Amino acid sequence: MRDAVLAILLENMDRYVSGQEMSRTLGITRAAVWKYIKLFENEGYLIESSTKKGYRLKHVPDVLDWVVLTNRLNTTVLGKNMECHPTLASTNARAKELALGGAPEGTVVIAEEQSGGRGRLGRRWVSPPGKGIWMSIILKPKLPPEKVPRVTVMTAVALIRALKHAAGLEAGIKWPNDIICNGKKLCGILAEVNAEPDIINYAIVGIGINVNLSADDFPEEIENIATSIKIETGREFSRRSIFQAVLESMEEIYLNSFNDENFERLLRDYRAYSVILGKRISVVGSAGEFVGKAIDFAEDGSLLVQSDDGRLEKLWAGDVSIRGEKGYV
Ligand code: BT5
Repeated sequence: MRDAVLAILLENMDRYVSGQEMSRTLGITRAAVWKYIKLFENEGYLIESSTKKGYRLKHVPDVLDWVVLTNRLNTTVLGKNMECHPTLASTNARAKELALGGAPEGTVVIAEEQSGGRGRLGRRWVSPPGKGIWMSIILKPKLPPEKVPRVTVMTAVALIRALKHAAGLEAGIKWPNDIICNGKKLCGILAEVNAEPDIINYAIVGIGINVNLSADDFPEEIENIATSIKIETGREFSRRSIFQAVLESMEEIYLNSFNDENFERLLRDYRAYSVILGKRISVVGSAGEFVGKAIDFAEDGSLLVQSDDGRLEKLWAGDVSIRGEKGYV
């Protein structure tokens, strides 16, 4: 019932809704409506009350509540099923449990805070409470497993578009999964897949976006390589607006240009947003380190690098890390 009352207020944001109308629609007493209004005020919602006109929602706090996140969300698949948690070890781990239990495609798991947020190759993802978007999306692409790097390509392009649309930020992609702004990391993507030899059962797309983090929210070891939307723009954003822009731009690509026919076009955008193409980079893998020039991205998601001794190397995201020759990018 709480969610139903909140949904009516959100639908009528900035307009009065009468207590009587709400009580009639929901089949509860006007006193019960009033109790919910008080509850929302305690949670940080700003609601004007008028004995004649009823209630008017004026401000929504920056909370990860599914009613708020899905209100006016313009998608048909992504986010139609959602779990919001105050804290989780990792949203990817929770999404995996849900996927194994048969959760539908498009299910989103989001948390205010992660105690064990993960990056690639066993690395840690810093996920403090209340300021970021730490989420995972379950996808069931009808693709053979070798095409799974496409999921990261799609997500990276979607993030670039969403950041531009919702925050006016010009960001770039550092292969395979970093979103970069002014040489620092703004978002990370962690795609994990469960597949049979010829079909993907599900893919979990983990996305971390530093929205309202300040410089001192980052631990020392990453303070020189990490940034946030707030640091880059000088202002705070509602996580809801960023969340919705990301889901909408991801769904647009997923439904329209994810197939073989259109993938080359998507890859063209990925290349255009790349911050490493044509640049000298340092590649670190289990076989050691070498320096070379980033030449191109292939359809299979690999990166082609011409090493200084002339060899053409094909790199896979799961095996190596790269950085700029002189710094992070
Ligand atoms: C990534 O790994 O960039 C993937 C990050 C994915 C995080 C999301 S959050 C929701 C979902 N649930 C999870 O458990 N994970 C996903 P990688 O390329 O390995 O980069 C990790 C490196 O980024 C670390 O070693 C740090 O250097 C740096 N880093 C860690 N936390 C960061 C942060 N909040 N902002 C920027 N850089 C960070």
